[in-house]
Amino acid sequence: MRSLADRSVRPAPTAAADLTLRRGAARVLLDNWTGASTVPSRTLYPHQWSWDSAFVAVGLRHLSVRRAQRELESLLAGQWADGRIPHIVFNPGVPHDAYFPSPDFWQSSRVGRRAGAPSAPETSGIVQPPVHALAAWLVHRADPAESRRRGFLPRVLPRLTAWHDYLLTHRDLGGAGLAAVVHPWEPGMDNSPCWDKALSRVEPAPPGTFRRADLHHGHPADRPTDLDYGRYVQLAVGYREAGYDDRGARHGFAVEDPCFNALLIVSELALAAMARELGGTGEPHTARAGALTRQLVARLWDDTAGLFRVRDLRTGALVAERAVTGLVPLVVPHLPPDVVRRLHATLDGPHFRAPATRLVPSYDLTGPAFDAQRYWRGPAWFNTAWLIHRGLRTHGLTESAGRLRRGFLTQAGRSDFAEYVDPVAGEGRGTRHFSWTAALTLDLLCADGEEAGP
Ligand code: 9WN
Repeated sequence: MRSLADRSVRPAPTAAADLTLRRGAARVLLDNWTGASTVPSRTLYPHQWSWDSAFVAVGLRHLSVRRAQRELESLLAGQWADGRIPHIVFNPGVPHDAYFPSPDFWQSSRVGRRAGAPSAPETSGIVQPPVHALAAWLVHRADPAESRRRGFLPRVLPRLTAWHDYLLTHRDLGGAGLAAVVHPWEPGMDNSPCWDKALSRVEPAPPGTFRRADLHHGHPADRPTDLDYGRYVQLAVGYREAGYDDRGARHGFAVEDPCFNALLIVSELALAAMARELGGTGEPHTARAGALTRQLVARLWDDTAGLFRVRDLRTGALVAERAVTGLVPLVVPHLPPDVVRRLHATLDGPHFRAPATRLVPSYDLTGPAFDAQRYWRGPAWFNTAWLIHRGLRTHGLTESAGRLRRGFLTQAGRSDFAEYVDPVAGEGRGTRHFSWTAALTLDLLCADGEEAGP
């Protein structure tokens, strides 16, 4: 294994194609940098998004460790006193009609005050997957001396611990120790067929009561339908009306998501590593990761299908759909060996094997709701590929990891850093110059010798 000092001075990749790709990826991140953080896309997503910023920091650390730290700390400036990290931190300089729902919809500083929303900046009231502690740990390791000099870990560790505490208390809606999500935007895979059944119970907000901004920049065939959008809006209105208080809210939608909880586990292990680095034992975090791993397997593993499923907490049942969220838990280090073996086989089986792109579709290629273009209903995304690549490496499945890496880099370059790609035809979809696609490209190019575990 290379030392961190070696890595930070490692020469840029030598192959000409890699060098071009690296330059292109760096360009995207520079263009999307606002001065304190990075927008996912200048057009479609003009604010700071939570899990996007974590992925961006993972890539930025190869360009500027200080900027990567800043990215995460800008996000943490929007953290609420109850510990939640909101899914959007709004840029006050961006006009309200540039993105919907805008700050005047969420009203965080007013309606969220009792739940601990800051008076500034304005934020959304929901959350996204907890990949931040993993990102912070990777940023630290990119240059530990600089991190120590700037006191990075002592500043972020308490905040990230509070974030996980929020998820493990306020969001343990199933009572078994896993974190639940209460809106389809929270697991980050907004339009996945996994939510269809639970969403169908939600009465949509009437079409005239909101105005979508995403269709100004995104193609309607790539984006959610108006009916689904109406339901997203209705759920957010209900949460807002409950003051974003999880105990008071009667959630119309509540599910346990495998990817969300897998990232919580990996991030707990990252907190343990940070605590050890600061002289502690990290024991409480290691214990939490262990308990979460046991519950993830006990509650969400489907041995017949060979992947993890979503659990709908309103019905108590596992959701029948097969989706990439059920494969991302490969990133968890201490899974039972048989679960790892089965996940690996599922990845290479008829439901997810897309030989033309070598990427992982977001939804079962043979499933009834498969749509190669519409986001999260089939297209392959680069963040899930990066996580699965990390999982394959963690479990020593280096050949498969290498194939996925090559597919990732080819598609990222060919699609001009698209938001997602058609997994069969390989055509880029969604917006281009998408930040996490660029950031994770940089990471795959620059951190290839790094060990996988936190
Ligand atoms: C809603 C920013 C975000 C990602 C999500 C992705 C998409 C937003 C939207 O864009 O969601 O949060 O308006 O569609 O689904 O994962 O974080 O890139």
